[in-house]
Amino acid sequence: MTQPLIPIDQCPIQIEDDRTGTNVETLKRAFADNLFYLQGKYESLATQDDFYMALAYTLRDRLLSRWLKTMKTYMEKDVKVVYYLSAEFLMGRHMGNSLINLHLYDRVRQAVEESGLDLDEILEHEPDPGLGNGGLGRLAACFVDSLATLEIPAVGYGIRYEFGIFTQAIRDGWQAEVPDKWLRFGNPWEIAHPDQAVEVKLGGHTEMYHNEKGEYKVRWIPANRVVGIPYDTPVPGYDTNTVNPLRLWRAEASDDFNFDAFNAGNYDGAVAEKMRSETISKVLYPNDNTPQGKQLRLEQQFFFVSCSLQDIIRTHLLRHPSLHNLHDTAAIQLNDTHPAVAIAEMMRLLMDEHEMDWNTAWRVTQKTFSYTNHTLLPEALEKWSVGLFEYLLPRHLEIIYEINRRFLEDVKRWYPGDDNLISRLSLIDESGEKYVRMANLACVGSHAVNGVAALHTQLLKQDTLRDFYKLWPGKFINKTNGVTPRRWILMCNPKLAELYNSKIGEGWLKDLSQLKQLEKYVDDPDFCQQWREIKLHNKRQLAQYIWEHNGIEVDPHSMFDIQVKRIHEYKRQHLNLLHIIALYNQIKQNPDQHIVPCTFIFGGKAAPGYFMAKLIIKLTNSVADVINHDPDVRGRLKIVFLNNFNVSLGQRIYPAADLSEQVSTAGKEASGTGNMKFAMNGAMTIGTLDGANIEIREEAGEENFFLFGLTAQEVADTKAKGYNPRDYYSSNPSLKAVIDRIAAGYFSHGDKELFKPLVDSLMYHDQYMLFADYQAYVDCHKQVSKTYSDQDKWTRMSILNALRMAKFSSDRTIREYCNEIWNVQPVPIEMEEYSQENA
Ligand code: Z16
Repeated sequence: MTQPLIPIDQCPIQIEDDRTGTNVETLKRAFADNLFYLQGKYESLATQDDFYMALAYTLRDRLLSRWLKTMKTYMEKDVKVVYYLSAEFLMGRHMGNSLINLHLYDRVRQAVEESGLDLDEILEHEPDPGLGNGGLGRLAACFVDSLATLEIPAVGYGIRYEFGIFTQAIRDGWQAEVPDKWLRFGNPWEIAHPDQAVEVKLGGHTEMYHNEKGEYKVRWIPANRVVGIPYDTPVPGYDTNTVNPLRLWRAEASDDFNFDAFNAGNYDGAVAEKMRSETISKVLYPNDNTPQGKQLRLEQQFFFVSCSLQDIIRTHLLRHPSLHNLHDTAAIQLNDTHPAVAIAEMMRLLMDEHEMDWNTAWRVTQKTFSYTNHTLLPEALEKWSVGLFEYLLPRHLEIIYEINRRFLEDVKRWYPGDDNLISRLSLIDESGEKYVRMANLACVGSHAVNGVAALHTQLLKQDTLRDFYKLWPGKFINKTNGVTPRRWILMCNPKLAELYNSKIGEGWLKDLSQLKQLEKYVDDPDFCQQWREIKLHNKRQLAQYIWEHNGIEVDPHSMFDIQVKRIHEYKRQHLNLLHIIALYNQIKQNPDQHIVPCTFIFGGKAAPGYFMAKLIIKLTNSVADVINHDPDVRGRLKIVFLNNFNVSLGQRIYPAADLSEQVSTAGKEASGTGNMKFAMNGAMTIGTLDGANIEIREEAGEENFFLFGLTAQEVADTKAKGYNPRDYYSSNPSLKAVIDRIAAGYFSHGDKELFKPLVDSLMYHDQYMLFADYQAYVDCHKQVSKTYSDQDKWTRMSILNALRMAKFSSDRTIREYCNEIWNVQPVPIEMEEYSQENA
C-alpha cells in the first residue's frame, strides 16, 4: 500500500455518505443499512428492538465525527479539562436527547415515518439507563449536558453498573424490587476501549525500600488486582459541535488472575475469584442519602477513582513531561464524598508511582481537586471503619494518617490547646470504633468546597463544616443546582417549547433569561388560553398513562397535585398523605361540601432496606384504595401511585403538574432539583423554606409561591426547646382525627398493627416535625384550592413562575463552576465543511 490511510473525517467526500449525511433520503438508507448489516434482519422479520438498535446506530454514526474531532482538538490545543467524578450518572434515554441536540428530530421523524414506522414507539423501546439513585445522579447528567453545550472540555467518569437502580414493582401495595437488566439487548450508545484498560490493586500490605537515589520509598504489595475497561458514551452539546465522553469503567478479572490455582487444577476456585472481582461493577447500591458501609461499596469507589486518575495522568503525560503542572490541565470535581478516596489515591500515584515528593504532591492535589457536598443529614456523611480501610487500602490509610498528622499539626499551631477542635477536624473519628471521615478528607484535599443551594451552603458553614470554614473561609462557596432546559423543557414539553419558539425564537434554549421577554403576554388572553391548552394536553396524556398503567380514571380538569422523588421521611410524603386524609374526613363529615376536584399523584422508590419508606408506599396505596373507591367521594379526590418513577416517567409527569409538592423539613433538603423541573413546566410550588425552594420563591416573586411551615432556624429552636408531637395531636382535632383513622386500621382492613410503626414514630418522635407543620400545610392547601378556582389568576401565576426560572438552568450553574472553581474556558470545535452544510 502506498497511500496512507486518510482519517474518515478528512476524506474529501463529495456526496452525502450513509454515516454522516442528514437528508431524509440518506437517513432512510442509513437506517435500512444498519438494520441489515448490524442487526442482520430483513425489515419483514425485524422486531421493535431491531428498529431501535438500527436507529440508535444511525444516530451514533452522526455523533462520531464530532466526537473524534472534539477529542483531537482538546489534545492538539492542550486545553484544561474538567473531570467530573461521580459514582452515579442518571442519564435517562439517549435517543431523544441525541435527536434534539443534533437538530435531527424532524428529519428523523420523517425518515422513520416514510419507512412505515412510528418514532414514538421506537423511542419508548429504549431502556432507561438508571445508573443513579436520584438527585445527585441526575445532577451529574444535567451537568454533562451543560458542559458539552457550553463547549467546555470535560469527561464524566463513573461506573458502568451492569444493573442500575432496581425496577420498582408494586405487589399488594408494597414495593418489590426487580433487577434492572438494562444491558440485556446490548447498548448501542457505548464504545468499549479495551486497549485503554487499567489495573487496580486491592488489599495486601506495604513495605519500605530504597530507590536508586537512596531515598526511602513505599511499595504497595496488593493481594488482588482487577482490570478496569472503559466504555465511552458520547454526550453531545445542544447546537454545538462539542461531543464529550462519559467514560464508565467495568471491572474484569485480570489475566493472570489466580493463574496458579487454575494450573494446579483448582478450576472452581479460579472461577470463583474471577467472579468476585467482576462483582465490583455489577450493581448500583440503591441508597439515596444514606450510605451503606459495605466492603463492596468501598471497592466500587476505589475502583472507579483509581481507573479515572490513572487515565487522567496518562492523558496529561501524553503532552507534558511531568505531573508538576497537573492542575493546569485538569480540574477534578468530587461529586459528594463517594469519590473522595481520590485525594489519597492521587497522593499515592504522584509519590509512589511518579517519584514526586510529599509537599509538591500535596500542592498539586489541592490545586486539582474540588468537592461538592450534597447533604446535611448527619447519618448521610460517609465514614469507613479504619479496619476495613486498612484491609482494602493499606497504603491509602498510611497516606491519610500522614495527611492528618500534618494537618492537625498546623491546626495546633493556629489554635493551641483546643483539643475539642482537633478531634472535630481530625480525618479520623476516634470517639468509639475508629472511622475515616470522608467529608473531612475531601475538605482538606480540595481548594474549593461547595454546597448546592444558598441555604445549604450557609448551614454547611454554620454547622456541618463550621470548623473547616473557620480555618479556610475562602474555600467555601455556593453553587445553586440547576437542570438542563433541553431535556426538562424542550424534550418533555414540546408544545410549550413550540409556544416559546413562536414568540421569541429558539435562543431561550441556550439563554433561559430570554423567557423574561414573554412576561408581556401574561395579560394576553390568547397567550393565556394557549398556556392552559398546553397544560390540559399534557394532563390528558398523563391521564391516559395512568389509565393504562393503574386502571384509574382521572379527570384532566381536576388539579394535578404531584409529589415525585425518592421516598424519605425527611421529604415528608406522609405529610402529604395526612392532608389528603384530612380532606377525606371533611367529605365524610359533609359529603355535599364544595371541594376543588383534585388528583394526588405520587411516585418514587424506597431504598430496599429502608422499612419506614416502604411503609409510606404501602400507606399511600392503602389510602388510595379506600378513597378512590368510596362513593361519598364521588371522584372528587383521586390518589395515584405511579410505579417505577425514573427519568422517562419524570418527562411525562413534570409537564402535567399543576401543583408541585416540595415539603421537606426546613434545613434537610440540600437543594432539590425536581422543584426546578416542575416550576419550569408551569407548576406552582407548595413548599417550605428549604433548599432551592427559597431561591425559586425569590425568583418567582413571593406572591407566586405557596409557602408554609417552620424555617430552618425555627426547626432547630423548636427541637432545642424539647419538641413534643403529642401536644400537637391533643390540641388539634383535625390532626387527631387523621392519625386516629390510620391507627384504627381504617386503611388496613381493620388491622391496627400494620401502620403502627409509622403512627408511633410520629406520635413519639416525629423527627421531621410533620405535626408542627401540619396545620400550616392544611391552611396553605386551602389557599391553593381557592386560587385554583380562579383559573385566570392561576394561569397568570403559572406563567410568571415558569418564565422566571432562568436561574435554574444548569448552564448558569456550570458557568459559575467554570469561572469560580475550575478556571476553564470554552473550546469551540470546528468541523469540516461537509458536516457544517448538513447540520
Ligand atoms: C442524593 O441524591 C442527594 C444527596 C446525597 O447526599 C446523596 C444522594 Cl444519592 C441529593 C440531595 O438530597 C438533593 O437535595 C440535591 O438536590 C441533590 O442531591 C443534588 O445536589
